[in-house]
Amino acid sequence: MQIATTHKNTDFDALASTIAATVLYPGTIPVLPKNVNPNVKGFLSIHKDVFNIRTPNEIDFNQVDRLIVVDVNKWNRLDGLKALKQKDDLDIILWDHHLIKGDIHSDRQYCEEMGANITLMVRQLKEEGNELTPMQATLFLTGLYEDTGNLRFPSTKSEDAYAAGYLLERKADLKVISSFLRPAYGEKQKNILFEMLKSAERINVSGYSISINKTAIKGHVESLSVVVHMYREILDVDAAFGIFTGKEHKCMVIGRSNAAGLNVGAIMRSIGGGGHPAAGSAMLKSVNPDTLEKMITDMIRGNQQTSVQVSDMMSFPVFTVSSGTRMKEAAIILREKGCTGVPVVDNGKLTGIISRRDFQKVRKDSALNAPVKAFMSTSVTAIEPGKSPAEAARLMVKYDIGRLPVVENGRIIGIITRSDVMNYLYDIGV
Ligand SMILES: [Mn+2]
Repeated sequence: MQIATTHKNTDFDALASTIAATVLYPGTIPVLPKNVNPNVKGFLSIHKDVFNIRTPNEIDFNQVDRLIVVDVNKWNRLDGLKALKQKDDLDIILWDHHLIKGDIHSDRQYCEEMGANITLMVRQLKEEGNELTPMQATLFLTGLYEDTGNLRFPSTKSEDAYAAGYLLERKADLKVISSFLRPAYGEKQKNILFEMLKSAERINVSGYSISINKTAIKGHVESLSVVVHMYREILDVDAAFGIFTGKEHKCMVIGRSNAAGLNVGAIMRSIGGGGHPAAGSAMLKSVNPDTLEKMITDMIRGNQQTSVQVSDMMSFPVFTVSSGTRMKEAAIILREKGCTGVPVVDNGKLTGIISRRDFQKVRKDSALNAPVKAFMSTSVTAIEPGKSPAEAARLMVKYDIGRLPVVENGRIIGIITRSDVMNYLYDIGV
């Protein structure tokens, strides 16, 4: 049995991509997470049977031998499929348009940076000459428009526009699309927008006009992203952020950017959320909204010094090895210290890093007698002690690494880990 699935809080791009997988790989069963976005829910309430969609608990995982993952590349963003992660003989096919790499690995992956994931799949459908029904074309174009903001987000590629043209040729229905993409903007949303505008301020950060707004909300309010979107348009700033505080110090942050150089998705990822360059969000528990506001401006500022520095939160002294240390000794050190990597230092200078990942390159047992030098990575991303924790987070996100050596004048004086940065974010001022 083969199944196709996608990320939690399924949006139209994710739904469209899942259905596209059933066309590309005949016989595939579409499996959707229990939580889908409100407008997708509305669409499914009418179209569910047409697409024969199942939930994870309706699937006998013993029967599954092929998993097609679309619009996501991380296991923890899938729903109820943990059992499959352990399966050795599972054939995985990955379709993803996110630039940041995840932990779902596959021999067959179709990953390219694109405005919408469905664009990648439409290109393949077109090449293979698959017939599309008008309903499929409509769903696919809905996903494409949603993820590219009607082809207007800066992340949009020319390929997205070609795919949109192809789907219109296949009779995608624009009336249906606009009725499902129409944002839920009602009384509650109007009240929040009005509150936000009363306290609106514009600031200049590194040449960008920014507005960060902190608003308390009662209970669950849907479609806050629509509110932030309108707030940004009314203020006509490069980027707007809404920090919505609820019960028990819960914070919802939503960002919208209209400037190509200001990547909201990257900022949100560094505080545990996600998104695209133009749009992103994060949900945080027990965090001080003022700290969050400062974090966001620090992230936009990038390299500037802040009151809290990397040196305030790094660990030291650092356990190191030399490039002449044998691999087997390094393995013991990693195991005993319980860390994933250790810096390689020669004559006081940082020359590389040896991590668990590097041990995968060891093919023969005899290679364990070789020096660390033969296997270590020499391109090491390091940080200076005076930089901000936000900058450390930014580097960790950018290079997908969990630890940064702290280096002053070429000498390693400490190490900062992802959890150090997260501790700072969550604990301060609460
Ligand atoms: Mn997508």
